Amino acid sequence: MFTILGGGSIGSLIAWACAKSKLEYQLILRQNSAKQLTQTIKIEPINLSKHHSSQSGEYQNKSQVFEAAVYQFDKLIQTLVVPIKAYQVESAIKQIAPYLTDNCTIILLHNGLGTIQTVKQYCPTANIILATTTHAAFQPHKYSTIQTGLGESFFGPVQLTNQYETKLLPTPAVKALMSAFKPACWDDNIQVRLWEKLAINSVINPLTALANIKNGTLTQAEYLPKIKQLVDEFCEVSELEGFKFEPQKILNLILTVAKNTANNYSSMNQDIHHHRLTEIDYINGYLLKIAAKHQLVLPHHQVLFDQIKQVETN
Ligand code: KPL
Repeated sequence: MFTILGGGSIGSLIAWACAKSKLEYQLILRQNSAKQLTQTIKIEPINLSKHHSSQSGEYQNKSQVFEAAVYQFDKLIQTLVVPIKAYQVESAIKQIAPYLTDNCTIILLHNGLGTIQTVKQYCPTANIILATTTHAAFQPHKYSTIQTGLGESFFGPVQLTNQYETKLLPTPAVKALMSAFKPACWDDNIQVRLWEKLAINSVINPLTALANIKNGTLTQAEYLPKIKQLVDEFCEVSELEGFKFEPQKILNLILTVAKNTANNYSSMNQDIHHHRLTEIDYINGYLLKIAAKHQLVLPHHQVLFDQIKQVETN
């Protein structure tokens, strides 16, 4: 049984993947004072087969509606999937911790870094799995999700492995989830992927949020000097944490993602637009915290952090 926290866009895609693969799953809803037993979920999954009557090559989304069981805080939870914003993790885990088995698996799937210690504090014996996805989706309404880009997902252990260590293998539950939520792979060095994703989010998210532009606009030449400064600072701090990246490789990665998601508004852009809290503390804020630990300053990331904090509170 997979217990999925929240009915956000990625959580809904995972619930839909479980439903299609006939895996048992349930949702934890934030407010369930009415003791609701099920929740109707609407999904418009991306459909990559061309609509037969269309010569234009446009992709057609066909919406799917399904009923998801809602967790009643009665039985113990063995596998918890946490596809919520990083800043929501602490209060959610604190509330759910008494219902988790001692050897439960917790799958963390969010932008940014910095929640592992928090989860360990409340669930010291849990097996924590880190995950990242490039699926793009948004919710025009609560419990209604439109998938705008077919991505891929990676799952892996918290510990880094090296060539002398035995590889850490996914549990059968994680394997089942990966085959339902296709395409998904296990990656022993998931932390490297998470740092790469951090690089992408630390540049694309605040820049697009502050200038109120789509991701693709960042590929214009005028943004290049700013992006390069941010990348250099990123590489400096990541190396101090044991993750050495070539600045050119990170720059190419960021520009490729900006190009591939050209028509999307980043999650931080959407958060600012809807007057929601952003994940800045776990993205640029995380980089600044790590830099401070090493007596390093990151002036360009600091400016973005301060500017986002400023608009967040307005
Ligand atoms: O992860 C993203 C986000 O918006 O949070 C990117 C990759 C930048 C896509 O928009």
